[in-house]
Amino acid sequence: MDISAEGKISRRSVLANGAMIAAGLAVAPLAARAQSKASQADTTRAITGRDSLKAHAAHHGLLAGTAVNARALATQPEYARVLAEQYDIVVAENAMKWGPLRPTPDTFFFTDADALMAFAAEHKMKVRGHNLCWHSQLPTWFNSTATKENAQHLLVNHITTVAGRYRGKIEAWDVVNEAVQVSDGRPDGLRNGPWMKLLGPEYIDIAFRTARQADPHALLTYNDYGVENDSDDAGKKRAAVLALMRGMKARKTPLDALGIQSHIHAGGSFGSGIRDFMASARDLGLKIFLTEMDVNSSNLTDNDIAHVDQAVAATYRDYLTTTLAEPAVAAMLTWGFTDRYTWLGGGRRGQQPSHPQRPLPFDANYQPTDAFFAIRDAFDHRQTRQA
Ligand code: 9MR
Repeated sequence: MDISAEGKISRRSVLANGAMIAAGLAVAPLAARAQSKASQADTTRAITGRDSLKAHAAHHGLLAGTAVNARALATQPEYARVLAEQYDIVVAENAMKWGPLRPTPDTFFFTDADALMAFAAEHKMKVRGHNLCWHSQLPTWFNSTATKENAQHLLVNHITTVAGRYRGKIEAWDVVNEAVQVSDGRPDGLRNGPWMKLLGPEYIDIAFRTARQADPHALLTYNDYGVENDSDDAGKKRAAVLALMRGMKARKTPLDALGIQSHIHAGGSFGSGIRDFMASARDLGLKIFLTEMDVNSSNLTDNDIAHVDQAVAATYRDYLTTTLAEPAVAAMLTWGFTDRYTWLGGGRRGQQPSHPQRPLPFDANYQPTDAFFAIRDAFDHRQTRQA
């Protein structure tokens, strides 16, 4: 990015930045990188080998993971190094979604997804698949091509092809993502998205049954957000997700796991709502994955980086202390690991455009932040409640 003597960002750099964002690379502004040097990054404590996140997680029966940005993996050696050093489970942030995988109705683009699978195999990492059916990030041709008549064939063919290609190599598939949206007003709480409009609520069972056939080894997962905190809205969403999962179990739809995305906000409160929700999922025989954790600090008005990092870390600690106490939790993944590449990159803290968010365990220079140590401590102090 170009910054003029007056500190203004040039149009050319804004366009270049836009192109990189369009390519899936969120770019931390220079200001962020400069600031992070003066931040609380702790370079004195050992963080590799037996001090890594994955080593500490393993002591407590957990996998430690992250979403992976395909372009960063392909082009940034430092990114790949930290990834291999810290994590034992990965998920493609975008590369296995319909949009990137399906340039046309008749073709598949597997290059980025295959590259992640190869990296994971080389480093003996497990892989989560994300995702096989979602209302969002559908290819541009979808709206004009999908009809009530061909939708089931499209869905089944996609899942058979994609889950079949990686059969036996995926720990867990997010088969259906974000199917609940209480505010859409349906009595069952299900989202009135494209698949619902085309196929009715049966699309969920169709997706899971097809996934089981395509890859009998993968844990088939329902994944959603907005169920974490103590708000009324989260409570309603938890109830709708549970009703969905109970219905699936009653119909013998193959469902093995619940994914709780865990995109949370600094200072949120996480109590009996999420605890009881997880216990109910366990009662259904499900494993639980924390699938996409990060801590959004847009609500903080304090611009002191040390304070922001402490608040973000405190929220990681608080949330993980509550959720990791649930014995069904098998893995904790963050949605990216470096603030250099985060979907919250365009977001801001407070009202300050020059203060980007710091939601992840490594800053934009790959230095561990307070969040790294909060996560590692939460692994260390995991004490599971009685199952
Ligand atoms: O981080 C992802 C971002 O790069 C994409 O533009 C966006 C739209 O597809 O999806 C983001 O990831 C989402 C994930 O797939 C599902 N849960 C919410 C995540 C953050 O929006």
